[in-house]
Amino acid sequence: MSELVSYETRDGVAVITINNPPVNALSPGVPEGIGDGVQQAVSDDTIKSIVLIGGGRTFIAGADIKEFGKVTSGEKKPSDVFHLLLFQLEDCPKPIVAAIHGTALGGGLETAMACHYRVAVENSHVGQPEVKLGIIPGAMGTQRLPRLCGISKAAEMCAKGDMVTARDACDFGIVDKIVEGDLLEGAVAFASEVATSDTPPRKTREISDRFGQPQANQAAVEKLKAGIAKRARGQIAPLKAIEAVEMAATTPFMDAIKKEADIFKECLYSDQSKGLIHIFFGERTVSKIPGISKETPRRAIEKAAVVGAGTMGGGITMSYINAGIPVCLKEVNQEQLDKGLERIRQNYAASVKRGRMTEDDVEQRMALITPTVDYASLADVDIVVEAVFEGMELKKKVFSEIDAVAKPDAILASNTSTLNIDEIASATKRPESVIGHHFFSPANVMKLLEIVRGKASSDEVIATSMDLAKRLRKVGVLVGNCFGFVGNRMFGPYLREAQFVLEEGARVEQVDQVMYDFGMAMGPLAVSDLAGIDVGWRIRQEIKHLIPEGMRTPLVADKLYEMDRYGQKTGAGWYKYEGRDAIPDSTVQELIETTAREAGIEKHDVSDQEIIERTVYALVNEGARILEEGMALRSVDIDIVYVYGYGFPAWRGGPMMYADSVGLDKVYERVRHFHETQGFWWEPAPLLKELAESGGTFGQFVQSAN
Ligand code: 3H9
Repeated sequence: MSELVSYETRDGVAVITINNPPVNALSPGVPEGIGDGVQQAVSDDTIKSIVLIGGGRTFIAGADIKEFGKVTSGEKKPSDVFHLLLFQLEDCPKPIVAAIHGTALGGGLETAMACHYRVAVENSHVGQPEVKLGIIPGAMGTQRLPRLCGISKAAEMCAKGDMVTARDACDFGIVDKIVEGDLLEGAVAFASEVATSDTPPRKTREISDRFGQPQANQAAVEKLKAGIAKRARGQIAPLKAIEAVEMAATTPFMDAIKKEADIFKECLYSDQSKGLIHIFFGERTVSKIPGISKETPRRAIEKAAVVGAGTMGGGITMSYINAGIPVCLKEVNQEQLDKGLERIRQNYAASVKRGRMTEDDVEQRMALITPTVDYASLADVDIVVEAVFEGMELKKKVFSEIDAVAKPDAILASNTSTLNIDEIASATKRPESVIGHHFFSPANVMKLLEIVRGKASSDEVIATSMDLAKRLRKVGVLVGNCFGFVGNRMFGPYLREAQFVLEEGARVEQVDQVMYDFGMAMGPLAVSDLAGIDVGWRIRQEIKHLIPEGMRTPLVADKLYEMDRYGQKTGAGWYKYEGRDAIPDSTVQELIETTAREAGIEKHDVSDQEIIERTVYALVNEGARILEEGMALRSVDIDIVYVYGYGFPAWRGGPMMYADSVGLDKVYERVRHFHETQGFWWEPAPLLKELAESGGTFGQFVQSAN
């Protein structure tokens, strides 16, 4: 047997074990090894049945995703070894039992379903998550799954890609038995038992009595499609997965798997799949920091403090207590503290209402908060997260007060979204322990955490912060200390261009609709209303001195500010609001037109394409500078920031990958054109120019730089 797959026998049962850490992906050699094991078992008369099990922490997490890129780039030919193995398993004359622990995902579940029986431990999960990679199950999963659990459940699992627990899988008919105690022992016992049966092993592809009622299936699928249209807006794979699953009830197995293969291929070669796979690996890449290893010491984080119980402070507190870390919540006075606690309670109450939590869960979490108005209460915490109003003097004052009471090895983190971490650190006697932890609003929901490295931040503090991000169920991205860091620094040009095109003739709702259709979670002007026109105004005051005299700046946002139209919170901004519903406002349109006319801005027909190019290429051009300056470690770090913090469509791979896929020569050409027509703001980033002229990509730049 190969090193990847081992073979042993136990009381007349062959045990085939996959050993391909960390997740037993079906890398080259694994399917072959399993096939050899099956053959050996079949040719040994003393063997009555077979158990297929994963070594280490899991069963099989699916096809080796790294191989997909090799196939689509032409480096490797597609192989049918895996498909052949699945037929070999299913057609094996001796019963095969898949023994599942950890996860059986994608090709892992497809392997298990080609076996005759499946047993699983209670805390394991199964699923077809392929759509999250922009593909559909491509190894007959769309045909075998509905034969086990029915069309509507299979369609849901394949279209949403979420895992289900082993217990649910058992109820749905996917898993035959939950094994208590030792999995291998239980699986061997089960395999011995089924070997005594007179009937031949059950083949999943021959099961035909579980599809469900056509009418009920159709209704369920329609509902699913409506949900998908919202949840996976713009994505191809989920609807294709449903189409493939629906075939199971109407098309003979062998014909249906040919169609499944065609759809799989269509999806695999799409830009969407490339984008989503980029984000899958990117999410893991960002946790790897050059110079920081597993051996870098970490500080223990058992207890935290949050200073400031406003919207951000409250959300940060919820992130900590949701992860089971107690928080000392500090405010300036009892009234503010009570308000903050009440806001947290209300947020949890909404989750209870939606059935996501129980009252008991809420009480348990609230019990983890120790409210205080006294800095002295922060003396025993391991980390303090400051979330007070954005202003340098205030932040420095707060940091010096925290520094005076916090224990010597406590980490002091600032939730600043723009300010200089080094200057904040200078207010303390422990700059090595000061770092930025920039959460995104709502902090208890948004997955991104920008971890801002000050010039003195120690490796230990950075490593602890990266680990902590995972504990808080966030994706931590290490960024450099520059104004706005990565996310907000790029967001400035994006928002600026969204406003410039308005002044040049686009309409508010047109700009937002175009960007929404591009795939953004919200249009830029709706975001600006959500974040607060006043917040944007305050940031503009901070950077005013950096803008050369006479330079064009957006004019209307300041006017909205002066009119007290701060956005959603005041019921009016770029839109007027009825509840959370944004309604286009003719007053704003008139204001834009008058302002532009008075400023002598020439109007033209702004096309949808121009809106995309002006806004997205503004992001990209700034991203190129950030990359060149080393403020982001790799271009994928920028992509992750934008996907998880700013609602950039994951299926486009983030802004930098999007630019790579358009072609940097084309992007550069447009940036140069905008520079000629718009001037100053569009000066091409040197890195963009260099890569465009040398035929490079941002992705490659990463590789050569590290
Ligand atoms: C498929 O199966 C298609 C078929 O239908 C048809 C084929 C014809 N391949 O996430 P972690 C790496 S598509 C290669 O940190 P966790 C991962 O990059 C596949 N590598 O661990 C990381 O590497 P590194 C369908 C993989 O415990 C390391 O393993 N399956 C794969 O937090 C540890 O991963 C999926 O989509 C893979 N399949 O979570 C499942 N999976 O250490 C994708 C992981 O160098 N995987 N790696 O950074 C997952 O969802 C999670 O990894 C899992 C473990 C839940 C399994």
